[in-house]
Amino acid sequence: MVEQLLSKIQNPKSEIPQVALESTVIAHGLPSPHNLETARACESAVRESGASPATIGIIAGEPVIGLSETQVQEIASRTDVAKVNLANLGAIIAQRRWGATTVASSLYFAAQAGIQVFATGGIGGVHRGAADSFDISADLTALARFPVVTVCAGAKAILDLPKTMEVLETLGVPVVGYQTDELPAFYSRSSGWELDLRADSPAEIAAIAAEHWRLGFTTSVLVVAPVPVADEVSADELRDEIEAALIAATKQNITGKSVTPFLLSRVAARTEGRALRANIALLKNNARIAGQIAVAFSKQEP
Ligand code: PSU
Ligand code: MN
Repeated sequence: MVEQLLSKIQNPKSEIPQVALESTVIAHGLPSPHNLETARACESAVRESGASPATIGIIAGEPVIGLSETQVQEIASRTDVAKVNLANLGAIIAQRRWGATTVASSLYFAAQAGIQVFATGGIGGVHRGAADSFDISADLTALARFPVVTVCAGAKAILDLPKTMEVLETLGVPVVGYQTDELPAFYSRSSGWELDLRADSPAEIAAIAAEHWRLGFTTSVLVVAPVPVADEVSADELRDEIEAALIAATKQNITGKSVTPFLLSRVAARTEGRALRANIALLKNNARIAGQIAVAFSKQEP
Protein backbone atom coordinates (compact mmCIF):
# COMPACT_ATOMS: atom_id res chain seq x y z
CA MET A 1 0.00 0.00 0.00
CA VAL A 2 2.77 2.43 0.93
CA GLU A 3 4.72 1.99 -2.33
CA GLN A 4 1.52 2.17 -4.28
CA LEU A 5 0.70 5.46 -2.54
CA LEU A 6 4.17 6.90 -2.93
CA SER A 7 4.06 6.30 -6.66
CA LYS A 8 1.02 8.54 -6.77
CA ILE A 9 2.70 11.57 -5.25
CA GLN A 10 3.47 14.00 -8.03
CA ASN A 11 7.13 14.51 -7.10
CA PRO A 12 7.97 11.36 -5.14
CA LYS A 13 11.73 11.85 -5.37
CA SER A 14 11.82 15.61 -5.42
CA GLU A 15 13.83 17.51 -2.89
CA ILE A 16 11.01 19.98 -2.52
CA PRO A 17 9.31 19.59 0.88
CA GLN A 18 5.69 18.54 0.64
CA VAL A 19 2.55 19.82 2.34
CA ALA A 20 -0.55 17.63 2.46
CA LEU A 21 -3.95 19.32 1.92
CA GLU A 22 -7.40 17.82 2.56
CA SER A 23 -10.37 17.68 0.21
CA THR A 24 -13.46 17.57 2.45
CA VAL A 25 -13.28 21.34 2.65
CA ILE A 26 -13.49 21.35 -1.17
CA ALA A 27 -16.35 18.84 -1.47
CA HIS A 28 -18.39 19.66 1.63
CA GLY A 29 -16.95 22.69 3.42
CA LEU A 30 -17.21 25.60 0.96
CA PRO A 31 -19.87 26.54 -1.60
CA SER A 32 -19.15 26.58 -5.33
CA PRO A 33 -17.29 28.40 -6.94
CA HIS A 34 -15.32 29.34 -3.80
CA ASN A 35 -14.39 25.72 -3.14
CA LEU A 36 -12.40 25.29 -6.35
CA GLU A 37 -10.88 28.78 -6.21
CA THR A 38 -9.77 28.23 -2.61
CA ALA A 39 -8.32 24.78 -3.35
CA ARG A 40 -6.20 26.37 -6.08
CA ALA A 41 -5.26 29.33 -3.87
CA CYS A 42 -4.13 27.00 -1.07
CA GLU A 43 -1.92 25.06 -3.49
CA SER A 44 -0.43 28.37 -4.70
CA ALA A 45 0.16 29.52 -1.12
CA VAL A 46 2.12 26.33 -0.40
CA ARG A 47 4.21 26.87 -3.55
CA GLU A 48 4.88 30.51 -2.70
CA SER A 49 6.37 29.31 0.59
CA GLY A 50 8.80 27.11 -1.36
CA ALA A 51 7.05 23.78 -0.78
CA SER A 52 4.99 21.49 -2.97
CA PRO A 53 1.26 20.88 -2.34
CA ALA A 54 -0.24 17.39 -2.29
CA THR A 55 -4.03 17.57 -2.13
CA ILE A 56 -5.45 14.19 -1.10
CA GLY A 57 -8.61 12.50 -2.33
CA ILE A 58 -10.12 9.19 -3.44
CA ILE A 59 -10.76 9.03 -7.18
CA ALA A 60 -13.11 6.16 -8.05
CA GLY A 61 -11.64 4.04 -5.27
CA GLU A 62 -8.00 5.09 -5.86
CA PRO A 63 -6.35 7.09 -3.09
CA VAL A 64 -4.36 9.92 -4.67
CA ILE A 65 -1.83 12.05 -2.80
CA GLY A 66 -1.30 15.02 -5.10
CA LEU A 67 -4.53 15.38 -7.06
CA SER A 68 -4.24 16.81 -10.57
CA GLU A 69 -6.07 20.01 -11.44
CA THR A 70 -8.83 18.05 -13.20
CA GLN A 71 -9.21 15.71 -10.23
CA VAL A 72 -9.58 18.67 -7.85
CA GLN A 73 -12.20 20.09 -10.23
CA GLU A 74 -14.13 16.81 -10.13
CA ILE A 75 -14.00 16.64 -6.32
CA ALA A 76 -15.32 20.22 -6.27
CA SER A 77 -18.22 19.58 -8.64
CA ARG A 78 -19.43 15.96 -8.29
CA THR A 79 -22.36 15.28 -6.00
CA ASP A 80 -21.39 11.68 -5.14
CA VAL A 81 -18.22 12.40 -3.17
CA ALA A 82 -18.27 10.75 0.26
CA LYS A 83 -16.82 12.40 3.34
CA VAL A 84 -14.06 9.99 4.35
CA ASN A 85 -12.71 9.42 7.82
CA LEU A 86 -10.92 6.33 9.15
CA ALA A 87 -14.10 4.30 9.64
CA ASN A 88 -15.32 4.37 6.03
CA LEU A 89 -12.01 4.64 4.12
CA GLY A 90 -11.68 0.90 3.46
CA ALA A 91 -15.26 0.62 2.29
CA ILE A 92 -15.00 3.61 -0.06
CA ILE A 93 -11.92 2.08 -1.69
CA ALA A 94 -13.48 -1.40 -1.87
CA GLN A 95 -16.62 -0.02 -3.50
CA ARG A 96 -14.60 2.09 -5.98
CA ARG A 97 -16.33 5.26 -4.83
CA TRP A 98 -15.23 8.88 -4.84
CA GLY A 99 -14.13 10.32 -1.53
CA ALA A 100 -13.00 13.59 0.00
CA THR A 101 -10.55 13.25 2.87
CA THR A 102 -11.20 14.88 6.24
CA VAL A 103 -8.41 15.84 8.64
CA ALA A 104 -8.53 12.26 9.99
CA SER A 105 -8.02 10.42 6.70
CA SER A 106 -5.67 13.08 5.27
CA LEU A 107 -3.41 12.59 8.30
CA TYR A 108 -3.45 8.84 7.68
CA PHE A 109 -2.29 9.30 4.08
CA ALA A 110 0.25 12.00 4.92
CA ALA A 111 1.82 9.73 7.55
CA GLN A 112 1.89 6.77 5.14
CA ALA A 113 3.61 8.89 2.52
CA GLY A 114 6.11 10.43 4.93
CA ILE A 115 4.75 13.96 4.52
CA GLN A 116 5.49 15.86 7.73
CA VAL A 117 3.18 18.85 7.39
CA PHE A 118 -0.56 19.13 6.69
CA ALA A 119 -2.83 22.18 6.47
CA THR A 120 -6.58 22.47 7.00
CA GLY A 121 -9.01 25.20 8.03
CA GLY A 122 -10.32 24.22 11.44
CA ILE A 123 -10.12 20.76 12.94
CA GLY A 124 -13.19 18.88 14.04
CA GLY A 125 -13.63 18.45 17.79
CA VAL A 126 -16.12 17.95 20.58
CA HIS A 127 -19.53 19.23 19.51
CA ARG A 128 -21.63 21.36 21.83
CA GLY A 129 -24.14 19.08 23.46
CA ALA A 130 -21.75 16.12 23.04
CA ALA A 131 -22.88 14.81 26.41
CA ASP A 132 -26.17 13.89 24.70
CA SER A 133 -25.16 13.37 21.08
CA PHE A 134 -21.72 11.75 21.72
CA ASP A 135 -20.61 13.68 18.61
CA ILE A 136 -16.83 13.94 18.87
CA SER A 137 -14.95 14.28 15.59
CA ALA A 138 -12.76 11.42 14.42
CA ASP A 139 -10.17 14.14 13.77
CA LEU A 140 -9.22 14.11 17.46
CA THR A 141 -8.29 10.44 17.67
CA ALA A 142 -6.50 10.70 14.32
CA LEU A 143 -4.45 13.63 15.68
CA ALA A 144 -3.44 11.27 18.49
CA ARG A 145 -2.26 8.62 16.00
CA PHE A 146 -0.35 10.24 13.15
CA PRO A 147 2.95 12.11 13.54
CA VAL A 148 2.29 15.00 11.17
CA VAL A 149 2.31 18.72 11.98
CA THR A 150 -1.25 19.96 11.47
CA VAL A 151 -1.73 23.67 10.80
CA CYS A 152 -5.23 25.01 11.52
CA ALA A 153 -7.00 28.12 12.85
CA GLY A 154 -8.14 26.27 15.96
CA ALA A 155 -11.19 24.05 16.15
CA LYS A 156 -14.30 25.26 14.34
CA ALA A 157 -16.23 27.92 16.24
CA ILE A 158 -19.41 25.81 16.12
CA LEU A 159 -17.77 23.38 18.56
CA ASP A 160 -17.22 23.29 22.30
CA LEU A 161 -13.69 24.67 22.38
CA PRO A 162 -12.83 24.03 26.06
CA LYS A 163 -13.94 20.38 25.80
CA THR A 164 -11.99 20.00 22.56
CA MET A 165 -8.86 21.32 24.28
CA GLU A 166 -9.35 18.94 27.19
CA VAL A 167 -9.56 15.94 24.86
CA LEU A 168 -6.42 17.03 22.97
CA GLU A 169 -4.57 17.27 26.28
CA THR A 170 -5.80 13.82 27.34
CA LEU A 171 -4.63 12.39 24.00
CA GLY A 172 -1.17 13.96 24.40
CA VAL A 173 -1.41 16.21 21.35
CA PRO A 174 0.65 19.41 21.79
CA VAL A 175 -1.25 22.56 20.78
CA VAL A 176 1.13 25.35 19.83
CA GLY A 177 -0.06 28.93 19.29
CA TYR A 178 1.53 30.39 16.18
CA GLN A 179 2.46 33.96 17.07
CA THR A 180 -0.31 33.95 19.65
CA ASP A 181 -0.81 33.10 23.34
CA GLU A 182 -4.49 32.39 22.88
CA LEU A 183 -6.40 29.63 21.12
CA PRO A 184 -7.84 31.13 17.92
CA ALA A 185 -11.54 30.42 17.30
CA PHE A 186 -11.58 29.76 13.55
CA TYR A 187 -13.49 32.83 12.20
CA SER A 188 -12.14 34.98 15.01
CA ARG A 189 -8.68 35.43 16.45
CA SER A 190 -9.55 34.97 20.08
CA SER A 191 -11.43 32.46 22.22
CA GLY A 192 -10.39 33.46 25.72
CA TRP A 193 -8.60 30.10 26.12
CA GLU A 194 -4.97 30.65 27.08
CA LEU A 195 -2.41 28.30 25.52
CA ASP A 196 0.71 27.17 27.33
CA LEU A 197 2.77 26.69 24.17
CA ARG A 198 3.71 29.38 21.68
CA ALA A 199 6.12 29.58 18.74
CA ASP A 200 6.93 32.58 16.61
CA SER A 201 8.71 31.09 13.62
CA PRO A 202 8.44 28.05 11.34
CA ALA A 203 11.87 26.89 12.56
CA GLU A 204 10.63 26.90 16.15
CA ILE A 205 7.65 24.74 15.19
CA ALA A 206 9.92 22.31 13.34
CA ALA A 207 12.19 22.07 16.40
CA ILE A 208 9.27 21.42 18.76
CA ALA A 209 7.85 18.70 16.49
CA ALA A 210 11.25 17.06 16.00
CA GLU A 211 11.80 16.91 19.76
CA HIS A 212 8.27 15.61 20.40
CA TRP A 213 8.84 12.76 17.95
CA ARG A 214 12.41 12.11 19.17
CA LEU A 215 10.88 11.33 22.54
CA GLY A 216 9.05 8.49 20.84
CA PHE A 217 5.62 10.10 20.72
CA THR A 218 3.68 9.46 17.56
CA THR A 219 0.96 12.09 17.74
CA SER A 220 0.39 15.10 15.58
CA VAL A 221 1.68 18.50 16.67
CA LEU A 222 -1.23 20.91 16.31
CA VAL A 223 -0.27 24.43 15.22
CA VAL A 224 -3.03 26.97 15.74
CA ALA A 225 -2.71 30.18 13.69
CA PRO A 226 -5.25 33.00 13.94
CA VAL A 227 -7.17 34.18 10.86
CA PRO A 228 -5.57 37.35 9.39
CA VAL A 229 -6.83 40.52 11.13
CA ALA A 230 -8.41 41.98 7.99
CA ASP A 231 -10.70 38.96 7.49
CA GLU A 232 -11.66 38.24 11.08
CA VAL A 233 -15.28 38.13 12.20
CA SER A 234 -15.47 38.67 15.95
CA ALA A 235 -16.81 35.94 18.21
CA ASP A 236 -19.38 38.40 19.63
CA GLU A 237 -20.83 39.01 16.20
CA LEU A 238 -21.13 35.30 15.44
CA ARG A 239 -22.49 34.10 18.75
CA ASP A 240 -26.17 34.51 17.82
CA GLU A 241 -25.75 33.06 14.34
CA ILE A 242 -23.98 29.99 15.70
CA GLU A 243 -26.69 29.49 18.34
CA ALA A 244 -29.39 29.81 15.69
CA ALA A 245 -27.59 27.35 13.41
CA LEU A 246 -27.33 24.80 16.24
CA ILE A 247 -31.05 25.11 16.97
CA ALA A 248 -31.88 24.74 13.25
CA ALA A 249 -29.72 21.59 13.06
CA THR A 250 -31.61 20.02 15.96
CA LYS A 251 -35.01 21.01 14.53
CA GLN A 252 -34.15 19.60 11.11
CA ASN A 253 -32.74 16.42 12.62
CA ILE A 254 -29.29 16.92 11.11
CA THR A 255 -26.97 14.23 12.49
CA GLY A 256 -23.65 12.48 11.87
CA LYS A 257 -21.40 13.61 9.04
CA SER A 258 -23.85 16.29 7.89
CA VAL A 259 -23.70 18.32 11.10
CA THR A 260 -20.49 20.24 10.39
CA PRO A 261 -21.25 21.09 6.71
CA PHE A 262 -24.79 22.17 7.70
CA LEU A 263 -23.58 24.50 10.45
CA LEU A 264 -20.77 26.02 8.37
CA SER A 265 -23.00 26.75 5.37
CA ARG A 266 -25.77 28.16 7.53
CA VAL A 267 -23.40 30.54 9.34
CA ALA A 268 -21.83 31.56 6.01
CA ALA A 269 -25.24 32.27 4.48
CA ARG A 270 -26.41 34.37 7.43
CA THR A 271 -23.38 36.65 7.68
CA GLU A 272 -23.45 38.15 4.17
CA GLY A 273 -20.50 35.99 3.30
CA ARG A 274 -18.26 37.45 6.00
CA ALA A 275 -17.82 34.12 7.76
CA LEU A 276 -17.13 32.57 4.36
CA ARG A 277 -14.49 35.21 3.62
CA ALA A 278 -12.83 34.50 6.97
CA ASN A 279 -12.90 30.75 6.27
CA ILE A 280 -11.23 31.22 2.89
CA ALA A 281 -8.62 33.62 4.30
CA LEU A 282 -7.67 31.29 7.14
CA LEU A 283 -7.34 28.31 4.78
CA LYS A 284 -4.88 30.22 2.60
CA ASN A 285 -3.01 31.55 5.63
CA ASN A 286 -2.64 28.04 7.07
CA ALA A 287 -1.41 26.65 3.74
CA ARG A 288 1.24 29.38 3.58
CA ILE A 289 2.44 28.71 7.13
CA ALA A 290 2.45 24.95 6.52
CA GLY A 291 4.68 25.52 3.48
CA GLN A 292 7.09 27.54 5.59
CA ILE A 293 7.18 24.82 8.26
CA ALA A 294 7.87 22.14 5.62
CA VAL A 295 10.79 24.24 4.36
CA ALA A 296 12.04 24.67 7.94
CA PHE A 297 12.00 20.87 8.39
CA SER A 298 14.10 20.43 5.27
CA LYS A 299 16.72 22.82 6.66
CA GLN A 300 16.93 21.11 10.05
CA GLU A 301 20.16 19.43 11.11
CA PRO A 302 19.67 15.66 10.95
N1 PSU B 1 -11.82 23.19 7.80
C1 PSU B 1 -12.67 24.04 7.15
N2 PSU B 1 -13.80 23.51 6.62
C2 PSU B 1 -14.09 22.17 6.69
C3 PSU B 1 -13.19 21.28 7.36
C4 PSU B 1 -12.07 21.86 7.90
O1 PSU B 1 -12.43 25.25 7.10
O2 PSU B 1 -15.14 21.74 6.18
C5 PSU B 1 -13.51 19.79 7.42
C6 PSU B 1 -12.26 18.94 7.71
O3 PSU B 1 -12.15 17.97 6.68
C7 PSU B 1 -12.55 18.27 9.04
C8 PSU B 1 -14.05 18.15 8.98
O4 PSU B 1 -11.90 17.03 9.20
O5 PSU B 1 -14.43 19.44 8.47
C9 PSU B 1 -14.66 17.84 10.35
O6 PSU B 1 -15.87 17.20 10.18
P1 PSU B 1 -16.60 16.50 11.44
O7 PSU B 1 -16.88 17.61 12.41
O8 PSU B 1 -17.85 15.90 10.86
O9 PSU B 1 -15.66 15.47 11.97
MN1 MN C 1 -19.26 14.23 13.97
